[in-house]
Amino acid sequence: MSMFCYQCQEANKGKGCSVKGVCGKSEEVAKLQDLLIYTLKGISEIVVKGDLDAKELGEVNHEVLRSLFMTITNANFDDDAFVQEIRKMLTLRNNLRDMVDAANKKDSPNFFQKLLGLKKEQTGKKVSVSDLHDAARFQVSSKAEMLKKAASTGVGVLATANEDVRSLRELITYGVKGLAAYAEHALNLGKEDVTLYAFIYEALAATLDDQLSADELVALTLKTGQSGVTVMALLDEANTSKYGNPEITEVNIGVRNNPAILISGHDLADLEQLLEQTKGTGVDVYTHSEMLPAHYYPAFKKYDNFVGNYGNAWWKQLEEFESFNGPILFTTNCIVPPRSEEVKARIFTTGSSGYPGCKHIKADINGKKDFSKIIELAKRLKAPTGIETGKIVGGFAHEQVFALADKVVDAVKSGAIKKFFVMAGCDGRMKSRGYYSEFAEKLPKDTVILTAGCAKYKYNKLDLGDIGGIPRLLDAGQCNDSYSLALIALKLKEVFGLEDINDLPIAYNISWYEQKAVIVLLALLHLGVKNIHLGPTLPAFLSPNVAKILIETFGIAGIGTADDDIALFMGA
Ligand code: SF4
Ligand code: SF3
Repeated sequence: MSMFCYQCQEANKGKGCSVKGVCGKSEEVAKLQDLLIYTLKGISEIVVKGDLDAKELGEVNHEVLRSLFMTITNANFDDDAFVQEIRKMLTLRNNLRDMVDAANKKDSPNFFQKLLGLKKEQTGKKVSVSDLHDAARFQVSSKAEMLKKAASTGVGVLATANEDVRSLRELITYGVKGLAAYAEHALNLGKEDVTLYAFIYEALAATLDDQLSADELVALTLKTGQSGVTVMALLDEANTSKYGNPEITEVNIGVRNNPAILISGHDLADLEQLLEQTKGTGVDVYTHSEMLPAHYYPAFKKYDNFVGNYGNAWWKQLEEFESFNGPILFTTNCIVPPRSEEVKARIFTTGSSGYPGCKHIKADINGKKDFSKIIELAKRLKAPTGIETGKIVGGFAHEQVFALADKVVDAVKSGAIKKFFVMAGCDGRMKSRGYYSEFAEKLPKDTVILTAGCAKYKYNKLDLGDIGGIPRLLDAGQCNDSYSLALIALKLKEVFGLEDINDLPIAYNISWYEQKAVIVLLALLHLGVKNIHLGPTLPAFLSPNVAKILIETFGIAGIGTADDDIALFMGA
């Protein structure tokens, strides 16, 4: 098999991409991503079997996050970046292995132990290298060797003997990828939680363990959701402690007549650095797609060159980047391969994102990034061409909604609000996603939509009106701000004195695309939320039996027509 990937909602024919990704991922990149994940599994096995303390592993932890994030859909298409990352991770893996190798008789800590500040007694259990999985032992160095090795390590060939085990292993791996993405954003703001690293090692090592039963893997899947809640809480704390609590904000969707930079992705630390470096230069900054909610944070309002949001969800970027005219900075996914050299020359990447031929901006040792090349380019280019006018409103994260709690509770008690619909998640290219616009538009006027993630672009420009001053569409923020929606649900449960979160008048109609949506979904399951409708299609990586467990245990369902689903939800 040339390549096989089925990690996102747009997997070819609902089964998997086996020649080239629908996302544009090449066979080479797909294979290198598989090998990188395989290497991380090997590292995880060494950490777990060697009983190494994640708290002592410093840079190893951070590099594992970075590697995982690089493999998320639409984050990084750069084969050279993957070759370098695999080499780096193999070196780290081999050093870790030396530390736990029972045959390693050295009395004093080796160079790597010293580098990590480890004392000899902190180096965990001794492990015989021959007892380790191939993922912890294989060696390659050239790209050709990597591609050859990848052919026997990809998802298409691993554990095919048991389809359910493979399905659960992939579900856990994709959840861990989403978890790593959020952990990296928090880390970029100086916040980390070592229990998350320990969990990543535990989970990835478990995916190599042939002794684990499907039941044990189901339990680990739920534990992944628990870590999902932890990481979203950590990122929420990182964002709000640094930039303040999101507040109700009108965001301009028109343009001004200055040269400008468009910033996409999810990383607020990158945005802050860009705003600092562009202030006073005459260059404006616009957000794109998942960066839109940055406008809701008080700390970014002081920049008068922070103009508004340009365009829509990620998949519309091919046209929208042409008319933007200026440089674009990707801090994370979602990148769509540009179709012209002209646009490609205006795209820059940073962090875990990458695209071959586009300039990648690295942080220095203190985390500082030099965006001067982007600013210089912006000054030489035309101002953006307007594609929309007006404003959209958002900023309904937990503190802002809690401030409105009395009003919301009164509206529920009086019957003015009959039901809330959580419509968080992702947008995507599939025509069938028109369902979400239709669903939002046709919902009865006494309902309120709670949203987060780029899913919102399917209905955030509709005039949905308000209920007694409460807008019918409350946007909490990015996909990770689904955490806010969970806090809001828990708060309502408390206010109404309910035992069970599922007794609230809240329905969940979630749309997914990539692996961050997987961790959000697992987090909601961990919080006890039942009867989530997931669309536009169920994941290709769920085997029939695993899908059955999710349906029978958690009431997960797909979507039907907007009319039928509204009738179902309102009647329930
Ligand atoms: Fe296909 Fe999605 Fe994998 Fe891309 S990420 S190769 S579209 S399944
Ligand atoms: Fe969107 Fe890629 Fe998922 Fe963060 S930017 S939600 S798809």
